[in-house]
Amino acid sequence: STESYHRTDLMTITRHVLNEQSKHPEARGDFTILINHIVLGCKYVCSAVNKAGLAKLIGLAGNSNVQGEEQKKLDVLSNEVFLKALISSGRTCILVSEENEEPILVEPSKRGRYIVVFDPLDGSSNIDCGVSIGTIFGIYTVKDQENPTLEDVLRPGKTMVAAGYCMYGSSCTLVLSTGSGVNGFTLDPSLGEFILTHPNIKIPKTGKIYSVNEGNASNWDEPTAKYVENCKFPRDGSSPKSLRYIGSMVADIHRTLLYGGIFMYPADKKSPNGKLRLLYEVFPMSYLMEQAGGQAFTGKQRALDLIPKKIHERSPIFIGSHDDVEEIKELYGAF
Ligand code: AHM
Ligand code: MG
Repeated sequence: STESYHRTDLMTITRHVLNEQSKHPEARGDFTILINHIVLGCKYVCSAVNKAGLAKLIGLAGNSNVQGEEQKKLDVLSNEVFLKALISSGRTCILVSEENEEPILVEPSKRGRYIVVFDPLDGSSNIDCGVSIGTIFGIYTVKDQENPTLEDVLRPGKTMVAAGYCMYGSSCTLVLSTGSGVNGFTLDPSLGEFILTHPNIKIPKTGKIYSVNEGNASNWDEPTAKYVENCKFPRDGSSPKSLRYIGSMVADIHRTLLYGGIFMYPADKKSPNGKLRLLYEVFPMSYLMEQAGGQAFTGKQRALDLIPKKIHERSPIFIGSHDDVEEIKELYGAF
């Protein structure tokens, strides 16, 4: 029928967020505006990533980020894009970016009640070979808008009001939770709109995939080593799990959310806190994972319970299907 060719009743991300906000009678539209500005940043970065090879945007910018790693031009660009989009929303007061050593305090005339922690372009080592990369973000509310303090950002992940990521892959996908489940949206490039394509994502209770950088195995601790051994040579006679590791957290987590299984970046002898950053990598992904029915564990405790001491601190992470993370918890003696 002609009707199927003219789907103008699409659930755009704006319409979806407006629907969710209507459940909160006190909401004044600030959150919807904030999300719209994040969406704008994602679209901009998506288009820059897609053009990267052509526009020769790839290359060293000649300075390094706060962790002393190489910084590519697209990282710099993405950070600028998100900072500008977030500040101009007029709804933020503190911004924490992987690319900025210090938290950014928004000037008083542009302040709002939201704090955004983000990694503007994660997985940048994958840019040159066209592998999926992404933006990760988490949102908190400030206690006192007139007096935003460092304490406002050093809070456990469970106090976030929303979290999400945007994956720049074979398609551009934005996955978002505002605290009542997880929804996935795909950018329709011809419309320039994110359309709800993955409503109410639930991770399978158990999975057939494990995902870890096995090159670090010689430095692993006993429980991690045992777990991975058991993935390959199950002692209960079940089939071995498949290994999938992209090395781009957004892509590895996206697959884990949709297909199930476990993703881990454990502690090891060289990196006692693992590699991934608590505030803008571990927290948002753990928030999404719990909202999708999965779990996130640090080797000691529930990831979202951690209280950060520094904005760029790292934490080990075991994240994914409920039953798979449960197994890891048992090996670490945490019940
Ligand atoms: P980055 O923030 O410098 O891009 O590093 C983070 C990335 C994650 O996307 C990914 O999960 C991890 O580093 C992979 O690390 P490794 O190369 O050690 O396996
Ligand atoms: Mg990163």
